[in-house]
Amino acid sequence: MRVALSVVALFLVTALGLPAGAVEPAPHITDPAGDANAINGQGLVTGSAAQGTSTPVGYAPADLLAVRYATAYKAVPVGGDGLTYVQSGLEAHITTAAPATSAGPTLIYRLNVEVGSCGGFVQYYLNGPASGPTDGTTLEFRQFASRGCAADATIRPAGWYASVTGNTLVFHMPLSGLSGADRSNFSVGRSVVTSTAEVRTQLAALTAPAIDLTAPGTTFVIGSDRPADVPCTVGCP
Ligand SMILES: [Ca+2]
Repeated sequence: MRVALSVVALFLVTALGLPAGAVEPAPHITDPAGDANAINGQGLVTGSAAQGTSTPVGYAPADLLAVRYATAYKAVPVGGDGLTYVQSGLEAHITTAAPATSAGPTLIYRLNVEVGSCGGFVQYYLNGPASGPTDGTTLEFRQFASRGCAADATIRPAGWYASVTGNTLVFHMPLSGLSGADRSNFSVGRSVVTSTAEVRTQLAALTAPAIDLTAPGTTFVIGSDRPADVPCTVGCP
């Protein structure tokens, strides 16, 4: 009976054109909805409400719900019908309660994260109508020597950008813009360990308190989600 069900399932997957195992991967961080309110123990004030406390007032575009990392790949043809997958970068998919946008000052979407042997802030500056002229607009990695990086530095690699599709904000971090230790840290086999995901606002130099802030995430190993190669049977090298 078990065999028969497996055959039926395989038939359905094939007939519907669904890739086997095409289930949305589990996020590496989840966070309650309704707590993008700059309280909840996530700001400057101690003794405030517990983390995750929802209130009637919140800003849904800054309300973090989940973060999921993924390895970016390019499919390289092999022979007439085969494919192999080569890493092209790292992505972070950040789910918010409403599409990421700002009706006021700049919002900073920040991952406080160790990537390989270097820790710091991978962060995106989303400008709004009240953004100051010195506010950023970029996806950058602010690195700290105290967390294993070569030096205190902020890198803005060529080709890095953020995109918003519905309620998902994606950080695109291609390897092509990286070199040396940075490239090694973002390569297959290195771990991504997130302390917190945060949304802050920027009013001049003031970036606190956080509007929303998550608990630590689970570890993602770059390349652990690599698709299986498609075997080559025609014209193989
Ligand atoms: Ca939240």
